[in-house]
Amino acid sequence: MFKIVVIGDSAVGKTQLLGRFTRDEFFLDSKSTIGIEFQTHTVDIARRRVKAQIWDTAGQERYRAVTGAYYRGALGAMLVYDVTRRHTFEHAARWVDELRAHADKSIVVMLIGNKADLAAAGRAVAADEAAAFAEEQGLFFSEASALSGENVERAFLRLLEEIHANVSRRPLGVAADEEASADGRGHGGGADVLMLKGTKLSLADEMSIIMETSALRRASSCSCS
Ligand SMILES: Nc1nc2c(ncn2[C@@H]2O[C@H](COP(=O)(O)OP(=O)(O)OP(=O)(O)O)[C@@H](O)[C@H]2O)c(=O)[nH]1
Ligand SMILES: [Mg+2]
Repeated sequence: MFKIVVIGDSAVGKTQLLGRFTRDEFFLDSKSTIGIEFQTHTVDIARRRVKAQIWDTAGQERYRAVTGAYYRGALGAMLVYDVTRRHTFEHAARWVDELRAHADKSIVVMLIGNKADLAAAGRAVAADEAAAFAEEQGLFFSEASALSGENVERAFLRLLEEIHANVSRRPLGVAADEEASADGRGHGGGADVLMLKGTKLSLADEMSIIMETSALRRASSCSCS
C-alpha cells in the first residue's frame, strides 16, 4: 500500500484527476472538496501488485482539515496547478514548503500542470518554466488533462514507480522485512502490515479526521458568514 497525497490550490482539478485515474470518470461541474477523502486503486508496478491509497483535500484553507495527519506516512505527492491560471503555479512553491514542513523527507513529488486541454487557447504557464521549477526543486513534472485523460495514468504510474524504486532502495533489513509482510510470509502477514508501517495512522488520527471533517461539513452548510 502506497499512500499518495494530492495537493494544490482550489479548482486546479485535484479531485477530477483522482476520479480519472481511479474510475476513469470526469465531472465538469464538480464541487469543492470539503475535509479529506481518499480513493484506492490497484496497479502492477515492476511485476508487483501495488495498492495506491490516494488522499484528496480542499485547496482552500478554510475547508482543509488536520494537516499533520494528511501528510503522515505519505510516500508520494501530486502537486497540481492549472496551466490557465498563473497564480496557481506561483503558489506551487508554498505547497512545496508545506510538504517540506509536514511530509517525510524521502517523499516523491510530481508537479502536474492540469487542464492541458485548455492550453492552446488560454495557456498562462509555459511548460519549460514549470519544468525548470520542478528540476530546481527536485520534483518530477508532467502536464495532463483530467478532462481528456491525457497523461493522467502515465503520471500516477510514474509516481508509483518512483515510490517503488525508493522503497526498494531502503536498507536491506527493512526492505526484506516489508516484502515478507507484503507477501503474507512475514509476522502478521498481509498487505495491512505494510500499510500500517507506511502510514502510521493511529486510531486517534482517524477519529480526528472524521470529527474535523464532519465539523467542516456542518460549517460549510451554515448560512452564517
Ligand atoms: N477543461 C478542464 N477542466 C477541468 C480539468 N480538471 C478539472 N477541471 C474543472 O475544474 C474545476 C475544478 O475541479 P476540481 O477537481 O473540483 O478541483 P479541486 O482542485 O479538487 O478543487 P478543491 O476541491 O476546491 O481544492 C471543475 O469544474 C472541473 O470540471 C481539466 O483537465 N480540463
Ligand atoms: Mg477537490
